[in-house]
Amino acid sequence: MIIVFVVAAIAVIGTVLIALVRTTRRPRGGARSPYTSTRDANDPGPGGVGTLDRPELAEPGTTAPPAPEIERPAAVGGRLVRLRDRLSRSNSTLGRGLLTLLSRETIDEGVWEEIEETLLLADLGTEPSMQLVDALRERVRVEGTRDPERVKAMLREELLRLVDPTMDRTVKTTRHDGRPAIVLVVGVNGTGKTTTVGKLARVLVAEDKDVLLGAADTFRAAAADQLATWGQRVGVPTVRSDVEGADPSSVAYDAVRAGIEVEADVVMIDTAGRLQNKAGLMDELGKLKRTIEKQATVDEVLLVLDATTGQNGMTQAAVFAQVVNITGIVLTKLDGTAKGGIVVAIQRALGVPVKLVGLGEGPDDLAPFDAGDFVDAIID
Ligand SMILES: Nc1nc2c(ncn2[C@@H]2O[C@H](COP(=O)(O)OP(=O)(O)O)[C@@H](O)[C@H]2O)c(=O)[nH]1
Ligand SMILES: [Mg+2]
Repeated sequence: MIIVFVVAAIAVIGTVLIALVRTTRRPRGGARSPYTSTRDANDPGPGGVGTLDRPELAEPGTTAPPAPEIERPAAVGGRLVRLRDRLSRSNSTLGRGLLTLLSRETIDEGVWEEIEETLLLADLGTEPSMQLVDALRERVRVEGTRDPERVKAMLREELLRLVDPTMDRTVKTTRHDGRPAIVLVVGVNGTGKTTTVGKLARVLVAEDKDVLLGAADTFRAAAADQLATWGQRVGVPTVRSDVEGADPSSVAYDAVRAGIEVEADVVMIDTAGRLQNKAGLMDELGKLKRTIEKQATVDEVLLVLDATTGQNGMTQAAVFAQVVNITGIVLTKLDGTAKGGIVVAIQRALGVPVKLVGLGEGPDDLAPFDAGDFVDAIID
């Protein structure tokens, strides 16, 4: 009888201990945490390439590197003020130029031409620049006003109209139909894709979402390392291949599969962008998307463009738009240029909103794009 009791007691204590261990491996998000995968870290998956970069799952006895301290990124709200300031600094030349011109004693033909020139220099594009000048000119004539404050208000309204505050700029990162949201990030090399995925992962972690990254830029091993490092800093797993030149589609497939298994909220797939081989890129991206769609829907295709590249960026955008259905634009390096007008030009060309802007190399230098803030940054 006593023996039966002891056995029963041990069984109960054992169960409680196991439960405790399980709970401590879920730092947040309960059952939806990516830390509670049942998948073997060494399982290569159907594509035979994807491995999960999760130091906490290293086998006992092996010398895994010490787990890096996980950062807890600040909530988005707090950093926006700082970024707004940076945006207005980079666009101040444009704004000041326009206001100086508009506050002239007489606004003659020459002044209107100069205004158009200024807008063109900011990469606003020919048609929008002409449209803005025509609209402003007409209003100044009709109202017969010279009041700088009034003219400034009109300029603000016309700019805002061009930037279009009605566009839906939310990034789709919510689980649906029992599956994670899938975000595919595309763009030419060097535009800031990997950095953007890393920064966005931080934002999502700050919002308490379970994120999983897929390193489908398999061209260089360093690319996957770069992504995994971003992930490690905020405790987000990265599915990657250890084979250089592995099939990007296989990695994407494995990442999505892992995301489904661990019930992640979002899977973000970083890709390569070797535009020199346009046909190859098209094939690769098309295949990648179709592969993902065997298991889930691609909810967001973000095209990353470097704001400093101007017209070149527009050409790149056109190429990508032929291959994938772009749902949003991330405009990076806005901190280093006064060519913010590219926002308008690119939205017009693609019919797709700018959703995020990169304003520096720091981990928190990514902001949601807000039309009103953007225009204020130009003219305030
Ligand atoms: N100044 C600035 N640099 C950026 C921004 N975004 C990315 N970069 C830098 O651009 C370089 C290329 O970025 P990376 O993410 O590797 O580009 P990828 O090849 O498209 O993945 C890196 O040195 C980044 O730090 C940004 O918003 N502002
Ligand atoms: Mg990259």
